Amino acid sequence: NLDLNNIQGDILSGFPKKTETFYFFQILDPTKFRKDLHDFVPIIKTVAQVLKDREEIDKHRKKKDPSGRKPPTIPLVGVNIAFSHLGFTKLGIDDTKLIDQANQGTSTGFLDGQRKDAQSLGDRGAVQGTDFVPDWDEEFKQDIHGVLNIAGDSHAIVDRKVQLIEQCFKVGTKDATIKKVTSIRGDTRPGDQDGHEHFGYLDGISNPAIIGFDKNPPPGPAPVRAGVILLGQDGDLRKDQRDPWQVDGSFLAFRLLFQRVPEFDEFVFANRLQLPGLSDKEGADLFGARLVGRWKSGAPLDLSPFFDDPDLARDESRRNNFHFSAERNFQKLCPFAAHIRKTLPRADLEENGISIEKNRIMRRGIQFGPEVTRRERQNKKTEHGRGLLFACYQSNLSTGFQFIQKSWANNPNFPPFEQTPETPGLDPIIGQNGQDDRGPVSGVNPNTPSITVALKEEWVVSRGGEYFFSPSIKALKETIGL
Ligand code: N7H
Repeated sequence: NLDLNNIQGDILSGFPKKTETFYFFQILDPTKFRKDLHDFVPIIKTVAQVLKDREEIDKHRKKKDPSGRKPPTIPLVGVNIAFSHLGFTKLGIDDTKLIDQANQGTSTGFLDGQRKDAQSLGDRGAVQGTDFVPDWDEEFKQDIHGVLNIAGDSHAIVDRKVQLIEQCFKVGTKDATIKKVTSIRGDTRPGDQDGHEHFGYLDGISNPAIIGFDKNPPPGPAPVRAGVILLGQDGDLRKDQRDPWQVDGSFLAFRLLFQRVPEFDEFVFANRLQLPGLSDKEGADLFGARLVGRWKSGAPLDLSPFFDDPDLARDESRRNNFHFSAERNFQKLCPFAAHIRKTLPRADLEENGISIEKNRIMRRGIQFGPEVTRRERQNKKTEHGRGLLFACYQSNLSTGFQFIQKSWANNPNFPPFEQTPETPGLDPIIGQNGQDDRGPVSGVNPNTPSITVALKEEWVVSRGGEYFFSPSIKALKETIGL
């Protein structure tokens, strides 16, 4: 029995959006900020409100437009807020119970912040003195106390909301209670690439269904308990060790990920599979699909290993209903290292008696940056910044985002070697080790899985990020706000 009026909307329902601004800020005067926050809370969209918005949108879409033109956009906008450990410290709020399994001893999690975690996430950087300094954008090397995310249908409506929020916190006046560190605008891609990330693959297909919340989830991986995403609920590994105000909140892992698209395309074409009956383009499409585990359309290799199947990709009842079970120890259909097999190994672990419930995350990212230009395509070289504003929610960072990135994507021996005839290699999409040489990846050729290709410099480059906590409405009103 979740209180949908108490949970911030993006966590469970995901804001409907064409554009989203992430606004990173520092708190100036803690007491005054806490008062302003009180007035700001009504602007926040809860899960209950986002569900209503979605109903509106559905109704709107079904309406026949007599002019035959596209129906106008609907002026709906969603706002959420989350704080870093530095933010809670500035506010004088005790967040010591916002720890998880890994947050003991010397390991880094919410309380240490992401910058200290960058080296162990495999980000590029250099050791200076005793510190590792990641190659991040300057903004993310500053202290960030919190983030607002504002999502909607158009820039105009999102920008208006940002203005309203700035008024609320008196930004730009002598009484300002927050200061902007940076804001980043994300946009879904145009035309038929809507919903596709910059490499061209359909995204946003597979997120965990929540027991008791998602009424009729399409068939696929087992639904999870609410506590996998929300603190203090059944399924949170530290359910009984949370402070009451932390219940119904969720950790938000944010990553600023640039994508080197022309370079990725060049690699895929150079390594295209030359199999009987396949054109160069089809060979490249198959090779690319084997790096991701899905075709650009979204159809999974586990169900359609040799040819794309757009009908399957559109069919919500089939496109996530696979488990890699037919080939638990093999990689003919889908490589072990393929991005979606690394980040959700399904039967690879479950059929060995290992639950993956605790490793599920709710992904809520959006693309940023322009489309690839003709010049970039011709020169096979990125000239404009573009990529993914990666964001995901979970009740434990150490079993969620951190575990997926460090123990699976960055680990060449996962799934474990004992089970597999070949060493899998790093996740070709997000796997990283801080070096130019990312090692060999196997399984790229369906006929001879032992053939490997060498992964060099990453195509997904991390240039910033932070760990935040997205509190419940009650906590915002009674504990954080004054
Ligand atoms: Fe990934 N991509 O285009 O290749 N991702 N991802 N991801 N990702 C997924 O199933 C991509 C990133 C997960 O349940 C799809 O919805 C890119 C990070 C998880 O089967 C595609 C970037 C992390 C899943 C991409 C990126 C993850 C998933 C298929 C960076 C966590 C669901 C669409 C720029 C550490 C797996 C779908 C499942 C799916 C891509 C980042 C995790 C196409 C380009 C950093 C858990």
